[in-house]
Amino acid sequence: MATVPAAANAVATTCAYCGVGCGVLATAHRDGTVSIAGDPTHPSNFGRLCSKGSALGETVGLEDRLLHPEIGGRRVSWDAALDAVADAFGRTVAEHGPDSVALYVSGQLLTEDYYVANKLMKGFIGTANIDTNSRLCMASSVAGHRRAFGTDTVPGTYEDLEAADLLVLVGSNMAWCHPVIFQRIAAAKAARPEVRIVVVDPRATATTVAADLHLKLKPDTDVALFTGLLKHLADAALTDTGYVEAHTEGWHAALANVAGWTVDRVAEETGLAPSDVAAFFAMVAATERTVTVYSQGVNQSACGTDKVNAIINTHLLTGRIGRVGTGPFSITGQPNAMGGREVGGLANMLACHMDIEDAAHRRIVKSFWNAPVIADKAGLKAVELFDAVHDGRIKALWVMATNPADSLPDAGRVEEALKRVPFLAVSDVVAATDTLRHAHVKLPAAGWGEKDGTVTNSERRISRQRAFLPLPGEARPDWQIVADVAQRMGFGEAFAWSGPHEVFDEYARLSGAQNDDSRDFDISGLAGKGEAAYADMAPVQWPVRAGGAPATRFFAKGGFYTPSRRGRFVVTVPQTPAAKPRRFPFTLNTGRVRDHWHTMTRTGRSQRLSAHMGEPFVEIHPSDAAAHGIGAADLVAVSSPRGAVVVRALVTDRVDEGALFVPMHWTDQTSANARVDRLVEAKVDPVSGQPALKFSVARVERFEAGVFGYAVSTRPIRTGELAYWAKARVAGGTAMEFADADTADARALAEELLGTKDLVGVIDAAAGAARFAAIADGRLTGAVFLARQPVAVSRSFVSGLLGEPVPGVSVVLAGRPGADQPDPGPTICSCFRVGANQIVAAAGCGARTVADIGERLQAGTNCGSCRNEIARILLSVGEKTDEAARQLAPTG
Ligand SMILES: Nc1nc2c(c(=O)[nH]1)N[C@H]1C(S)=C(S)[C@@H](COP(=O)(O)OP(=O)(O)OC[C@H]3O[C@@H](n4cnc5c(=O)[nH]c(N)nc54)[C@H](O)[C@@H]3O)O[C@H]1N2
Ligand SMILES: Nc1nc2c(c(=O)[nH]1)N[C@H]1C(S)=C(S)[C@@H](COP(=O)(O)OP(=O)(O)OC[C@H]3O[C@@H](n4cnc5c(=O)[nH]c(N)nc54)[C@H](O)[C@@H]3O)O[C@H]1N2
Ligand code: SF4
Ligand SMILES: [Mo]
Repeated sequence: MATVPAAANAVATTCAYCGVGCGVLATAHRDGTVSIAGDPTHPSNFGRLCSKGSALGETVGLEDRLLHPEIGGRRVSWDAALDAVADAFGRTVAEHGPDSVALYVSGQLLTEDYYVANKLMKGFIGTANIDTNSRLCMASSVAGHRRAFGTDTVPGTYEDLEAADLLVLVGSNMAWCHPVIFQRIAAAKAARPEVRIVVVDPRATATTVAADLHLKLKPDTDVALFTGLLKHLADAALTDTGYVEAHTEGWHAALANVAGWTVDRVAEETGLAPSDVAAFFAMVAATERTVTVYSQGVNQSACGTDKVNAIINTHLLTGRIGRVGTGPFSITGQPNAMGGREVGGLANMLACHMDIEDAAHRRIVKSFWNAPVIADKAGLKAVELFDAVHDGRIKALWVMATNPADSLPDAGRVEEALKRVPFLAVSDVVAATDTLRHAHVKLPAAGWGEKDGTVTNSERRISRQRAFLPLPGEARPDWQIVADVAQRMGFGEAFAWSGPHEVFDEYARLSGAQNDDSRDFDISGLAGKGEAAYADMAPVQWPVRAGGAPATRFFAKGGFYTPSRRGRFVVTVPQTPAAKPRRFPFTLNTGRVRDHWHTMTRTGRSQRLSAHMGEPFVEIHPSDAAAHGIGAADLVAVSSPRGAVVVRALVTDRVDEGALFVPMHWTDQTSANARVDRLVEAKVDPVSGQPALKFSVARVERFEAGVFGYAVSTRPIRTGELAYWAKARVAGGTAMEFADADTADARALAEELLGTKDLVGVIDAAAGAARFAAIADGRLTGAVFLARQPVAVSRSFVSGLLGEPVPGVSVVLAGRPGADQPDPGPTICSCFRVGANQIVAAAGCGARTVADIGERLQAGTNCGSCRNEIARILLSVGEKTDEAARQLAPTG
């Protein structure tokens, strides 16, 4: 299904997913379906959408939604649920003080939700124990910005990414994680082929395919790389002395620190070839318009804040900041990671970029809120916060729009904490998550498409999210749930807004209170709008000072927000990552895949998105796989000192020897045992408190299974006691990969999985293989394939038959299409369902470029998210296509 042209009654809103913040036109149809198109007028995407955005319409159904409040697993009225939360919080505060309660919130809340939650905690309950999953995501960038700029400012704008002549992407798999920005860059490169892209990542990814230079450095050695770069720039006389002297401080110390960081030393430390290091340094030196973009390979590290400042130092030195096509650029993950930072959702911030440690700032906020108290010291940061839940210091916890049982490091311990806490409320949109299963009170929140408010994207652009669907069941918007609890706790007046427009207005006014450019964040120019103008508000970049002209960039002429108004160089000392213990000789890296979002509560509902990668996996180098007797598609137990997961082997030299990569998406809802954060140690960056989610120690073993299988069913598939399983949505129902120690009775197993005895099939006892199908009224309702090795059936063929009329049992049991119908292979283009084998076949018939493939197969011509994978396939099938495949043509 492709995106369709916008209908007349389309509602302009913003994508639910990443921090690119694409404008979406959503149309709800009478038959309950929703169609989605990119908003051509939205300045973040100008009509483009990626695979996830395009499939939003498939994720808004009401099946599996949490539609009613529950206490102790029983449906209750809203009154009862809100009373329960207010009582528990009120009682706990009365008995144990304000620091005994906590909120753990999320960059997936709207700004208005977030503002209300922060106000309740910091101004009324009187504790800063509110932290957010942005601690896992953006905290090092925030801390780095504050050290260098005095405040949390992203200085640039997306146009800078297009205007740059050199883009250095550090720890970012942008092709998959910020695909529309990536498309904008690809388009700029197609228009100006002299644009260069350097990717710094220990792993080869869909993004590195597009790179002119891939610096495949050893994990966590980025500080050494950028320290060497700072020295090189200074030695090459690229210091912008005018800028440095007029607008910065600390450069002598920073330059003293780089002595000795020669190309050779950098090469040794990072494991890169000296020629690559030198080439990179020379490129940066030669290119005035350089933007350094960074993401989780930088932030999620025990030295994440130093990585950020090592990068920023190079931009301050050269004065390449705040001017067109220049600057450091932290791209945000979640749709409202920025909004959350702005409202003060982090435990160490006050609202509107004010500082909790600053008495004047506290006075401004307290008096503006007319609050009885104001938190005067930083609260507990996410990892510490869950420690405090674990050891009983926190006795009442409310989790909103995040799934800490899966996404926090040492997730097993986090889950123990959730089990222990005397009171746990969870607000979510779906009925079952690994976190919700421990909630005493479940609060049904309105989801994307049902709620109204604002979000801020990576380039400081505030956009409206607008409702286009009615509130389902008894679901309510998060801001309202929090305000209702606040009212019940006796804080009535201060929480009596009639709608999100009033919350936004209050927030906008607070941002301007005693500001006069003493703080970067000011949107007081957006105050006083009234409901109608708020409803119509066009996307706008902050600051929007009252009566002032909007500024799109910061710091070209200094004007930092430190006490001296100078930007600060920070001395960053490269640390050699600690040696790995003998028992755990691998480094475990974690991250994302193209078509899934975090714990899959939403993307997992889309069969289109589930087709790209249907199983948890571990990327492992061929020589490591061989050394451990692990073959392609075998199962692998990956363990750390904290636990083990079982995932599929993806044997590839995309990772180096000694390195593993496991995605973060699979949970107990979608797999037997693949929650990778159970393996990750809760080690944090000492400055930002952000956990080092990209670097754990691990080991691997082949997971011995006596039987492997693949099942599809129109009804839910039972998993029983299977040692391994992973489920994915397919067009007609569910598909499941599984394995077990062995099975004595193949038929009994198939019957149990499908929940029916009405099966036809064949058993080859000697080969240990069996195949079964359930057919009702001539349609396939289920099938099970079993073998001693990973089963060799065409997944796309079998799942494509599910729910469809089948000509005969033999067609199903064959497990693959006849010779006249070639197997399309694993899905590459989810929009048009084009498989890898089709692309290889087209290449064999003369397709040379991504554009050729688009012409022949349509693949890559809708959202464009798969264009790099197509390029990679073309690269792998023939040298002649090499050059052509690198020409990433723009998508329209
Ligand atoms: N498809 C999809 N897109 C998403 C999301 C999603 O769940 N799915 N989530 C959104 C969110 S919240 C976020 S935060 C962003 C994250 O976006 P990204 O940060 O781009 O994604 P990740 O896969 O987490 O990690 C990026 C890369 O960091 C690399 N890396 C690991 N260690 C190091 C290191 O030491 N140095 C360097 N230089 N690199 C390293 C990894 O190999 C990986 O390729 O994506 C957003 N977009
Ligand atoms: N190992 C490892 N761990 C990681 C990462 C990594 O790279 N590696 N990345 C980290 C990062 S950057 C992030 S951002 C986190 C993300 O991790 P989480 O925030 O835990 O993941 P999500 O699946 O996005 O959880 C959001 C939850 O909110 C619900 N929800 C959606 N919309 C709403 C709403 O409007 N209201 C309410 N109340 N609920 C809603 C969803 O159903 C879902 O259960 O994971 C972190 N953990
Ligand atoms: S890039 Fe994709 S996921 Fe991110 S906002 Fe745009 S459409 Fe949504
Ligand atoms: Mo994130």
